[in-house]
Amino acid sequence: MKKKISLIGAGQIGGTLAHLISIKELGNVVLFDVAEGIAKGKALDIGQSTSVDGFDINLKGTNNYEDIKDSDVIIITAGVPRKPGMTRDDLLGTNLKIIKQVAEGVKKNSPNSFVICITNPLDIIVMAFQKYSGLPTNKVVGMAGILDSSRFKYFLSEELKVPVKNIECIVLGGHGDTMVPMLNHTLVNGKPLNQLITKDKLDDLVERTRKGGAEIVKYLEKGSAFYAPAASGVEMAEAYIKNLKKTLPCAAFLNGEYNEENVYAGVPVIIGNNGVEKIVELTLDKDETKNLNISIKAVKELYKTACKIDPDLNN
Ligand code: A3D
Repeated sequence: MKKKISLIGAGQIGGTLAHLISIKELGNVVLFDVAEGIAKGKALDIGQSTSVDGFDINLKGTNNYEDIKDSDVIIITAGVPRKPGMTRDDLLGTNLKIIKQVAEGVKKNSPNSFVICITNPLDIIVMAFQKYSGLPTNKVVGMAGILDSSRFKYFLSEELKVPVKNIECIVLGGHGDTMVPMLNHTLVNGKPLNQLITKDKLDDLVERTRKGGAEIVKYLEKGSAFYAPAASGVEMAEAYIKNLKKTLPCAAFLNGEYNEENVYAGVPVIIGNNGVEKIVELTLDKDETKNLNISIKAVKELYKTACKIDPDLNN
C-alpha cells in the first residue's frame, strides 16, 4: 500500500516537497494550506506532470484537516518566511500562532504520524509543536542540520574545487547565527580541513554558512530558500518511510545527550521506522563543545520568549 504524506503549507517549500516526493514516488501527497487555491492549484499542476514523468502517485489539495487523516509522514512549512533584513527569530510571534493551529489539526486527525517541522525559527517551532500536540518526541523532529551541512559542503567544494560528494561535514546546534560547523569532523577526500585551507578562509566559509539563508533572501527579495530546504526534508521523510536507519543532523529532543535536557537542537540522529531511533553522541573537542553550548543556550533563550508570548507553552 502506498504511504500517505501530508504537507501543511503549500507555499514555496511545500510545492517543491510535493514535486520531489512525487518524482521519487515516496507516497501519495496531501497538500494542505489555509489558502485553499494554492494547495489545489499545485496539486493539480503536479498531478498533470505525472503522465509526462511516468510516476504513479495521487495528489490532493485541500484546506480541510480531515484530509490529512492517518498520514504516515507530515511535513510542516506553514508560516511566513523572512523578508530581506529580517532574522529567523523575527518570525516567532506570527509562526507560533500558526503552529498552534497546525498542532491542533495534526493531533486531532493524525496523531501517529512522523512529523518533520521546517517552519522558522526552527528549533523553537518544533519544540512548540511537540508541546502543543503532545506527540511523542521521537516522532517530532526539525529539519535544519541537513541543509546547513549541505550549504557548508557546497561552499567548501567551490573553494577547494572538490566534488561535494568527496566532502564529509556536519553542522550542529540551533538553526540560527550560532549554528556550529564541526570543523574537526570535516574531511575533504578523507583529509582534515586544516591541511587544506587557511584559518581566515575557513572562518569566512563558516560565516557564509551561518548567513546562508540570509544571502538567498537578499537575492530573492520576496521569500526565502526552498529547493535545498525541500530536498533536505525529503531525505528525512525517505529515511523514515524506507526504514533506512540513516544518520542525519536534525533538530531532536535532548534528554541528557550532550549534557542538555528538555530542549530541541541540531544533533546527529538515526532515523528509521520508529522515528528518531537514537541520538548519536560525537566526541567533541573543547571549542566544539563551547560553541554547541552557546548555540543551545540561544535556543533556550528564544524559547523563553516564546513562553512569554504564549503562556500555554509553560504547561
Ligand atoms: P511560503 O511560500 O510563504 O509558504 C508558506 C505557506 O504557509 C503559505 O502558502 C501560507 O498560505 C501557508 N500558511 C500560513 N498560515 C497557515 C496555516 N495556519 N495553516 C496552513 N498553512 C498556512 O514560505 P516557504 O515555503 O518559503 O517557507 C515556509 C517556512 O519555512 C518559513 O517559516 C521559512 O522561514 C521556513 N524555512 C525554514 C528553513 C529551515 O532550514 C528550517 C529553510 C527555509 C525556509
